[in-house]
Amino acid sequence: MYMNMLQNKKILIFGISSKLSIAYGIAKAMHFHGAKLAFTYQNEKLKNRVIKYASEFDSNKVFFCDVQDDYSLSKLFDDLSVVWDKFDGFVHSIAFAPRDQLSGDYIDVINRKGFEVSHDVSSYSFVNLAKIFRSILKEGSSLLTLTYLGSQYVVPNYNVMGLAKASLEANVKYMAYSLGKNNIRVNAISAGPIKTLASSAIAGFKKMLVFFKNFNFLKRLISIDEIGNVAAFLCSDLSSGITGEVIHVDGGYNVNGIDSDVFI
Ligand code: 0WD
Repeated sequence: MYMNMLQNKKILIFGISSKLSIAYGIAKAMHFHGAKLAFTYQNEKLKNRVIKYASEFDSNKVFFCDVQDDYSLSKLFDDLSVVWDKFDGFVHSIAFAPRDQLSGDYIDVINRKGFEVSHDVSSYSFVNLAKIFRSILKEGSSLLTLTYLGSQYVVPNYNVMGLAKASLEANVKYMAYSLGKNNIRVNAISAGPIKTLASSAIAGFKKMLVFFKNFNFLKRLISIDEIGNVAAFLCSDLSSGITGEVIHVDGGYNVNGIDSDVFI
């Protein structure tokens, strides 16, 4: 029974770009739990890689999608609705800010373009996908996004991405309100820091990992498989009462008030 938590669920996954991607860990867990998966890739460079990952998860459903490109979004809707007349949810594991925004003094480095693109790709795209797919999402569907504690607390160099994540978390609540009447749930996982292509764009990320490891209750890093398991739960009917929520998968980091080393 454990392995079939997502049996008969069709889920679309956005944001695999490598085997380190959180979306890869999510796909792995969802496949293990019996989901049928479809995937998107952001650009031609990633196409063959995503096709290969999809085949590992018994899927041949791979579509181009750049969330800033409206033509690609409407084509995605057309192509997906041919193979799936209805489906059970999607995972939005996408974020972007120009590299110059993710290093240095917040006020010095922020600019309008950086603000706009980070909010567009990292927050607006989530609700836009819900808007596009609402008509073919089944009752009981679950939508999921990935966020980070830099939305609530200041994290050096995270800068404008902290604002974009705060917007994304508010988006989760308003979307949950809007889609509740269709019995569609919307949640976020707030993940501890994990080394991926996106996170390595943040200046000083390696130091953040060391600090994280020492400051969380489990005294270790979090894996993409651990994020994947929670994602599978949140997209399954086992979590049918949970919506509008941000679930932390961070070893308790977000509730730790003082470093235990202080008492040694
Ligand atoms: O420490 C971390 N890695 C954490 C990540 C901690 C907490 C949260 N997160 C979040 C990220 O902010 C993001 O929302 O998890 C999500 C997934 O991030 P990831 O797995 O760390 O990063 P990565 O493997 O790089 O995937 C993000 C992908 C992009 O990959 P690249 O490598 O190009 O940055 O987002 C996709 C892209 O494939 N992406 C887009 N997809 C469609 N249209 C777009 C776009 N315009 N821009 C980026």
